[in-house]
Amino acid sequence: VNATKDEEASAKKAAATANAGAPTIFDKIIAKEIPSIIVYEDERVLAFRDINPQAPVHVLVIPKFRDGLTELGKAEARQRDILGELLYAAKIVAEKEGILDGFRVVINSGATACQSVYHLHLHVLGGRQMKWPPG
Ligand code: D5M
Repeated sequence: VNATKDEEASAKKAAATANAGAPTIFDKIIAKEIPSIIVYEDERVLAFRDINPQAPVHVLVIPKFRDGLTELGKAEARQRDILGELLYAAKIVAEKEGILDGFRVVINSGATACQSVYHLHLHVLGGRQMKWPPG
């Protein structure tokens, strides 16, 4: 049986949902069910202050529609556009926060990298002299 375009689309959606993982605290932040200090927001991206800041500026940038994107190591080709949007949003955040002269963008992917929330996010850090290598 040949699947119609609609059937293909809904199968893709089901597959995406199946490996989307459990909801995280970031879904509640997106829904504004728990408070956050929002720095930047558009249709697809939300940026808010990290609750446990590691620098004077520490902002998290997340996709509003996670689309199964729990961690960078599980990203798929169809998610390239949102990955680019997140990175560009990091630049907007740095500009808004006045740290364009020097800032760091970090993605912890997986347990070995100390990822703790499985809704893909970029950390934007700055406002102090950063050190290298990171811990
Ligand atoms: O980073 C997950 C980050 O998420 C970590 O730096 C704390 C932050 N976090 C967790 N809960 C909240 C709330 N409620 N508001 C703001 N920030 C939060 P990871 O890379 O997964 O270790």
